[in-house]
Amino acid sequence: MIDLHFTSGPNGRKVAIMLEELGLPYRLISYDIGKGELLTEDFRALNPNGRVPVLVDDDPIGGGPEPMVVWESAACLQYLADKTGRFLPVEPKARYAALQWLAWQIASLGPAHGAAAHFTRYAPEPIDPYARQRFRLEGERLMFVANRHLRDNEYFAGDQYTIADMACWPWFNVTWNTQYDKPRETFEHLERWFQEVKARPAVERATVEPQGEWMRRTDHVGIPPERWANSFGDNFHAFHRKEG
Ligand SMILES: N[C@@H](CCC(=O)N[C@@H](CS)C(=O)NCC(=O)O)C(=O)O
Repeated sequence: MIDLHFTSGPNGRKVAIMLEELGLPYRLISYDIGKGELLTEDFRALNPNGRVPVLVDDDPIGGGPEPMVVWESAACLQYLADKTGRFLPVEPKARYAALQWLAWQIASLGPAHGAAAHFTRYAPEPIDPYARQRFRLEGERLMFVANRHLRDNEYFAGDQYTIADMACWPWFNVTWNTQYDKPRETFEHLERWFQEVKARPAVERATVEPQGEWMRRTDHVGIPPERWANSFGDNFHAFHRKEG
């Protein structure tokens, strides 16, 4: 059995999609970040970086009695691809196409869209226009990059659906109708791909559990102070500064 330590945010969702695509049995262990549920020594023992997702496999690659613990969503996706031989092509050109778009998601799309969403929705005070503009424009630039690529390719890695699509889709699902200047119709190839992936039964099953209300908002949310302290503020930083 695989345990997936999870929240309904986009990073956990990627791994849920992969598990659904593979039809592997798994158990979702959900956390409420705003209640400080990740700020525990038990959770930090699983992931020193203190974030979800984390995957725990009691039937690990390579065998042995100890479960395999994997954190960082891209590593979780690669682990499951290695375990099953699926959704990460072996042929070098397609393989590195998938891995480079997976890296693009982790290094560029996630941080830029995450920061754009942060400054638009969650910043407690009137938003710093520079920060908001910086990440909004970068987020939008990445959508132009993806749109051009998907004009010429069915999926991110070419003609095969791979872990790169599973990594990117949940981000577009939560962010692209929010803080950007250009209307969604601007990105017609991205939209074609988005709808195609959305219609996959595994993706539908992995998104049954709704996003938190705050993730669907397009405007400033005003998170209650205690939840903000646990997610971004004093409680969060005090925990991460502790020796443990
Ligand atoms: N690069 C990491 C990002 C993980 C991440 O930021 N997870 C968020 C939820 S989507 C989280 O755990 N936030 C809680 C916190 O930072 O305390 C990955 O892809 O796994």
